[in-house]
Amino acid sequence: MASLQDKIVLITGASSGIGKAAAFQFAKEGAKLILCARRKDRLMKLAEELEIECYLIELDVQKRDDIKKAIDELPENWQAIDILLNNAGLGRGLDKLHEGNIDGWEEMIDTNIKGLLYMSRAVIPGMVTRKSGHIINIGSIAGHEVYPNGNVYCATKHAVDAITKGMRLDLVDTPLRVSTVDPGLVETEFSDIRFYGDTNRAKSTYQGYKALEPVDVADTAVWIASRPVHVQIAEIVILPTAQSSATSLHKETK
Ligand code: NDP
Ligand code: 8X3
Repeated sequence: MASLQDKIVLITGASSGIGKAAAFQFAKEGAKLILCARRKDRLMKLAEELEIECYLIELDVQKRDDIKKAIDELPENWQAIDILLNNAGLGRGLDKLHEGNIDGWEEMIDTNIKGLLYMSRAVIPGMVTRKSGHIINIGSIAGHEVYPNGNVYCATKHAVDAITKGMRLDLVDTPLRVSTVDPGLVETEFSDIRFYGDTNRAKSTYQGYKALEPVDVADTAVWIASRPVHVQIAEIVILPTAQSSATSLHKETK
């Protein structure tokens, strides 16, 4: 196992769910964290809980100029980012395509695809110059399969899969590594956001079986990052035991 001690890890979407769990798990390995999200209050609380050196960035990944500025203006001791965890993302709605909410589509495309691209475009050049770095994208089982009513969300995660593969091709002549972790159902705030605050519907997503916990995905990202530098984990699909594909979930009924 390669040490993550003092490695600088930038995590997008660190204010909740998988990103927050990743902050804890990378911190346990001695990493230094750059934590990004729109909800700065949550980041501040997280940094207090972590009790380690953190640099906080209040950032909307849909805003490319803000991303470039934030990365360009990093203090000198935070500039040499070792690991970029592109995690920020969301689903909006679960509707037939012809009945879909177009604003929700825009938000998913602007966050899950364009946000990941803007962040990568801002961070990877420094990694290439330093000849060192690891990009870990959070994709989804929805990037491998399309499920009914998942249309645009699935399209964004298929795009993440394509971008991950494109990055790996384009960086093959460098020492950089590119990986993706593609989870099935993880119990986070994801469904609250997807269903616009309909908490009952959100809760029912995770009832009748044991969903993945954010820490399960975070641990996978830490494991990927801590392989020896000659080992590049391309992708890991991680599912709850009760789930066998995007469309096959075994729920206990009472
Ligand atoms: P959460 O809703 O718990 O967390 C989402 C995170 O993304 C939050 O920290 C949020 O921060 C951040 N985020 C959303 N939009 C933006 C934005 N415009 N700019 C900056 N940050 C943003 O969900 P998860 O932890 O589940 O989701 C994390 C990733 O995992 C996503 O990419 C999701 O698609 C993926 N995923 C989730 C699965 C699941 O079942 N939960 C399964 C497979 C993949 P803030 O609102 O403070 O900006
Ligand atoms: C989020 C999990 O199955 O709702 O990527 O697409 S799922």
